[in-house]
Amino acid sequence: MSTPIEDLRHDWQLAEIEQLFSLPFNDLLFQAQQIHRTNFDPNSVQVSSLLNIKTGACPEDCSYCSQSSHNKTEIEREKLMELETVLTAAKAAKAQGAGRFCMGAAWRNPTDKNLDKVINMVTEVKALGLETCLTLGMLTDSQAKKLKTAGLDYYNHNLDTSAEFYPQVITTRTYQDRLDTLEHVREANINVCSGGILGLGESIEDRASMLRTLANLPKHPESVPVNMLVEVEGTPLAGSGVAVDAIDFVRTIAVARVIMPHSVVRLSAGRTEMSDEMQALCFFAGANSIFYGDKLLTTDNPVVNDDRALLDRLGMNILQ
Ligand code: SAM
Ligand code: DTB
Ligand code: SF4
Repeated sequence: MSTPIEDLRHDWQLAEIEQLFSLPFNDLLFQAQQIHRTNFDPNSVQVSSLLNIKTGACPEDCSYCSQSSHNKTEIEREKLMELETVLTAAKAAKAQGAGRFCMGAAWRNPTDKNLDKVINMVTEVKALGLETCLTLGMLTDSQAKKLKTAGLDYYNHNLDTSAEFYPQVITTRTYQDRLDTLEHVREANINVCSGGILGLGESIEDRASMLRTLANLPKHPESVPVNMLVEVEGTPLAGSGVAVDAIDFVRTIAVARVIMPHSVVRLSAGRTEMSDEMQALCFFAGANSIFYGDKLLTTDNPVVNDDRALLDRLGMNILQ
């Protein structure tokens, strides 16, 4: 008895989403939890592990990112990883209980030659019995089709923020570029993973606008990561922003759950800065996925033992 497909809306108005944000907290969370229970096991969480397969020297100027060549961070650039190294990490992720292995590259877009190397990785990781996800930057429609043929399960490409606020965060590519790649991924029949970051200096209206864009896509993304900014020294956003209010963060998860009832909402980057109680509220608000493993791409994630302890404490289990 999940929400019928015909009831999934793609015509959200900004004012309606802002109204959800303005609801009394308990009313919003109650609504989100009801929708969550209609569509998912409320005590299960999907877990994905991340591996950065190409590090640093990215030509894009994303002002939050440790890997942009425009930012003066301490990241050592590394070329595309060897297949064997990737497989060792994928096996370790599987042994820890991850269901999906997500490989990220600090590229504006992959060259066709690099894409072929990554395709080998996808094939071999899939052969281990893991779902696969990639995040490589912009894709052409033919690159997306090639990845589908290789058996890729998910492609991550975040909108990051609202169309209105976006130019203050990134200037080397447009919002439309992001939407075009999402369209290529969707048309290739690959599951779409797309979300954003809170804590870039955006307003509540920007958060509502970003969620509106995601929900009003022709099909809701199967996976919606909600990241809290990880402040990396040397990036323009380090130390400049006001930390995201925890209650506002939870509200954003709840609104995502309400307007995209079938999407898996991932409580993504920033968990090392969140209390167990904040994470518990995020799960109550409808988050049902996390990144699992001690590292995100270049920054820390909670250690696996801590995550296991938290899930145990909450009586939650990892989705198999
Ligand atoms: N280069 C590709 C791209 O940007 O699409 C893929 C890798 S990129 C690092 C993947 C996503 O990680 C970004 O879109 C952003 O949402 C997230 N991210 C990067 N740095 C972050 C940070 N410091 N805090 C939170 N999220 C971050
Ligand atoms: C997503 O939305 N968050 C992940 C994943 N998709 C690729 C990345 C988080 C990166 C956090 C900063 C870092 O580790 O460099
Ligand atoms: Fe490059 Fe992606 Fe980082 Fe932007 S977020 S600088 S595109 S690696």
